[in-house]
Amino acid sequence: MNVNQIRQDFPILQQQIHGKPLVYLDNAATTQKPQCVIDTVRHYYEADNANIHRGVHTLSERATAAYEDAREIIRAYFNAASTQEVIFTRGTTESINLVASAWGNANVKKGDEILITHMEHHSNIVPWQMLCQRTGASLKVVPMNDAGELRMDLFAKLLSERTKLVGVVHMSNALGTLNPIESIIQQAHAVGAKVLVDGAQAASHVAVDVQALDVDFYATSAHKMYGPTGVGVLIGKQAILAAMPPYQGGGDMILTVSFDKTRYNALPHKFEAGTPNIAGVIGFGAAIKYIQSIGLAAIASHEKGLLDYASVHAGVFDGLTPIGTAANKACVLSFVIKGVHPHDLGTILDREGVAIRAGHHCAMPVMQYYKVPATARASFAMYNTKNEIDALFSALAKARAIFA
Ligand code: C6P
Repeated sequence: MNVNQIRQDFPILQQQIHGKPLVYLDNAATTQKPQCVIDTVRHYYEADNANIHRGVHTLSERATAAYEDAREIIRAYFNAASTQEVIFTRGTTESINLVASAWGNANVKKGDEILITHMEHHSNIVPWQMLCQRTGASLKVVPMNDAGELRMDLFAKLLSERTKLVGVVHMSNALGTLNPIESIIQQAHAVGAKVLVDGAQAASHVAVDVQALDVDFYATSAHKMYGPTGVGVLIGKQAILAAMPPYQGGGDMILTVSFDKTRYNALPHKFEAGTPNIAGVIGFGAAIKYIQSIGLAAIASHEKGLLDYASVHAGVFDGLTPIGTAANKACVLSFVIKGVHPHDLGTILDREGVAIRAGHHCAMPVMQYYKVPATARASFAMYNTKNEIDALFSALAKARAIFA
């Protein structure tokens, strides 16, 4: 993998911030976009823009074909059994809300349990809390240990025939932990529970085969996979999706409408009410093709090299405490530095051209576990280099000196 060549594909990386080369280490928040994705979106608006599934004219046919081609690209990437299982949404958040509303309202009742984990993003907590409030079900939480790993012994104890759904993050955005989702899915299925995996962070770093995993629902966002914002996907098993009521009503999700009765459209359209983010979906397809052109295995091995290198630096940096030291983790270095608030770190690093995220990362229970208000987080992508990690640590040394 030629990182210098890959960097040339990302126009945004070629700039300076405060007179220093941009070092973009906020990839868990959103990744940058390669020229081919930008060009694809631009070409759609310049040459093919039309509404889909409706028009008989050439532009509408072209737009529909490009939109449905993207669905097939995404189906193949996740090895879903059919394009009927690939529902486009606004992103991971909407995908999870879709399941919590449409599946949850139909299948969860008082006395049932939803089991999530201590390291979930708010997107995989709040929709389940809302479902529990509506139905009288209860929310149970799998604890984690100090390394930021799930307590699988306690997971097994918390699972029961009352568990209707297990919601688990594939890769934690706050800690980097990669969770043993294969084993979680097997154990959950053994008690008859469905499993929703939040793949917002994982899907651009590790291969995901939804059939091999036998996962019921897998949710992710295009913008963390080198694609546009405002678009994502929910992959669900066909039989489960077919039995679910719609999430939203409107155009495209119907076959016929009268004031007496509406007949719903077939999958996947039943869950795509209204004009979707057509340009975004087409750009998402281009982003997946770009990842495939580099190769996920090569990307993962490069990123592992970056994480190992950064972890060695972190281990010898005076005053730095890493947050999240799981044996199996990827791409995220979350930490606090004694005497420096993470937000101050973020601001000082920006003056050095280094972009990181500081905050609770929409994972407040993780912050509560470690008794910190926030962490600083550097997160890596395929275009990052060891030189950039050196730049991160020299900027951190400056920040530490200012506050000493
Ligand atoms: N995490 C971060 O900086 P959306 O916003 O719907 O694309 O993704 C939500 C989401 C869900 N689950 C996980 C594990 C995530 O990391 C995110 C988004 C960003 O960590 C923004 S808070």
